[in-house]
Amino acid sequence: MMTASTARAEDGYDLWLRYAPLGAATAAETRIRELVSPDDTPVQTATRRELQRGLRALSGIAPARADRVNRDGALLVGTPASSPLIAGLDLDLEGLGEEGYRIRSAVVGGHATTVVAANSDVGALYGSFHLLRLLQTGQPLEDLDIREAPRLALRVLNHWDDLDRYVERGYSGQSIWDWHRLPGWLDPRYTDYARANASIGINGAVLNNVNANAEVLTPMYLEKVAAIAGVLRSYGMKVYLSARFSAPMEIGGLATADPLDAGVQRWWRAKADEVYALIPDFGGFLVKANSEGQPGPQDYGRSHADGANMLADALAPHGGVVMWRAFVYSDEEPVDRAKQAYNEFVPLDGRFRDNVLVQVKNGPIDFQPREPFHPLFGGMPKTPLMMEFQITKEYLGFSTHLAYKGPLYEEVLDADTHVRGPGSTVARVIDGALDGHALTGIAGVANIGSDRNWSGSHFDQANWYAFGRLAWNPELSSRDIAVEWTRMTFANDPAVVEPVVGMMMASREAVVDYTGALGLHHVMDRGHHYGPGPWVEGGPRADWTSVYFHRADANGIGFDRTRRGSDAVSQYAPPVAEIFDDVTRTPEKFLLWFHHVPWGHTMRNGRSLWDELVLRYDRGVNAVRDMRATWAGLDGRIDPERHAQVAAFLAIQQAEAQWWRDASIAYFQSISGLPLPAGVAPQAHTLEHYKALEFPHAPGDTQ
Ligand code: BDP
Repeated sequence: MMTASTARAEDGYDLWLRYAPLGAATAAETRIRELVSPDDTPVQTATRRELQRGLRALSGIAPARADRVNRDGALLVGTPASSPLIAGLDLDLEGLGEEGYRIRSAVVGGHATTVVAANSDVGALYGSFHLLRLLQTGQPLEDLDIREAPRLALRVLNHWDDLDRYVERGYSGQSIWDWHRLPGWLDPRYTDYARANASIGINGAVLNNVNANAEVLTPMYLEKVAAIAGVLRSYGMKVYLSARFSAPMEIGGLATADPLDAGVQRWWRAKADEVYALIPDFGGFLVKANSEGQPGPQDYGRSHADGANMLADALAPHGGVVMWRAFVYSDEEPVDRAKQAYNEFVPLDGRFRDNVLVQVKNGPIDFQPREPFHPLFGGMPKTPLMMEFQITKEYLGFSTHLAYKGPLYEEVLDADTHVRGPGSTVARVIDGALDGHALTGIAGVANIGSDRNWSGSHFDQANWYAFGRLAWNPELSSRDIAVEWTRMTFANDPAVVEPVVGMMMASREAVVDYTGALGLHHVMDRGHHYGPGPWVEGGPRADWTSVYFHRADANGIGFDRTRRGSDAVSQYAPPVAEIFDDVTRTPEKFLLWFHHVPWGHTMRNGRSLWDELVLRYDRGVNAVRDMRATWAGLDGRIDPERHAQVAAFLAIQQAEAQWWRDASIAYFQSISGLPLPAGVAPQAHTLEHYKALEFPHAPGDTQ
């Protein structure tokens, strides 16, 4: 007879919460025989259900429920307030805050017990997920003494989801928010979404696109938002909304959205009151203003601070925050686009209200496969800065390319801004340690959609997972996270873990290599951003073209951002600026980001830049071929359904890596006029062939 679990196809729906049965031996050692956990609040109920579900599935036997510890192998969960037994243990819970927890092996009532204790229900929920993770990854449950608290306060997903369920830069189906059927129908997916987020400590979600539709703030939609909030609340998540700055005009009938206008201020205050009457724990607003055509305070001659503060004042009485995005570049300013956010925001440092965070993308351009860290990190010490990472892979091959972004996130978080001497890492800027901010946060542009496997591909689930784990602790290692994820998602078998983690850790660098290494950026095709387009030129503005960014000509290639060029280097602290300004000291991974160099420029390995660039394209394609071979070798060790899809996607990736490589070489060779290095195969088609390709229905494009 087929059991429920073997009958269920491994279609990826269960994410890293598969709770695949542990082997008999392991199960016996780690078996939890009894569960003592309170069940009086929604969060407590969610916690108990998750533990019952996980423990039963992992060990094959449901633990007995009890009010006190009766036997060895008990699990005791709660807070001093919710559990007299926990209160009686007198554990030191100081410093754990509202979301931290302890997991301890203890003797309770004479019995060997595992204790998950916290100051709040949500802390106990997070601790319970941690315990389940220990079991899932085959860790022993003996002598535990774990203390965890999140380093960042706001750990939120940003959904770029429109109200018609289209997802901007989304490659995994439609929006999971089924607005039309809300609030009457609460898709069970919302609960599973919240479970997955809580399991990695994500505590908030901005439900709608930063290119916002004001309608989400109308009573009809707020009721729907409240329904979603009701589901997420039981898992410690708050909802936030992207607010369109001109909403007072569009849905409020006002003649202006000027933030200094008393009527506009009143309108937003009333709107905030209305929102909080429906959703008492509403998180706040995310705003994209005066960027890429969005309305904003500058339309009225006001500053970003004026706009943010007006909204902050409306939210403050309710405890809400404003997350004001720094992804701005002016419509007219003819300076290097990489400099614009810094130029606009640094003068405003110290002028924002206490409940405003400025949300900064990881790099100064736009989520490229590799960028140096954004110079705003460290540049605005008086303002809490939130990190914005992209989880969806707009520039890293959509959902079909295997690209684990953990190393990208890690590279940025570990980058040293040097603003307060060595060790002033980006992680320490955003976690508030460097400048003493208590309000801290990180956002990830979600890759979640209606696809059965949530993220469009099985491996893209790892990017959601890694974002959450790094949001909890930005100093975790991306490799450790990959190991954890692989064990839970595929298997604990080292014959699976080692090769899969090897693939993951090499994957992002492969994308960098086959799309354009050595600091090249913004070389994708126009609009949809699918595939190569280093030839893109013309159109509405220069800084939406590739030629603006790579500046290749017969003599050389690269964007001169040194003091002799656009001087973007001077936005970094002096020790960093010195390095980026000096072509001999700039890390080669950023060479063409900061320098325009001749094609014959000698690289550190002695090759010419041209030869090295071409060889990097080949290296990228070869890395994908290696990933395919590794994956093929895992046939039989991974369930057939997931194995087949990953294999098919890797085949797509290999073909597309080759396309990127061939098209890019064809183009750059037409500029450099140089021969390919010895032994390198010529591209398959002419440059004209690649230029003529069109993809009118590529997913995720701006609508
Ligand atoms: C770019 C996307 C665009 C977004 C914009 C943003 O191409 O769709 O609206 O960033 O972050 O990455 O506002």
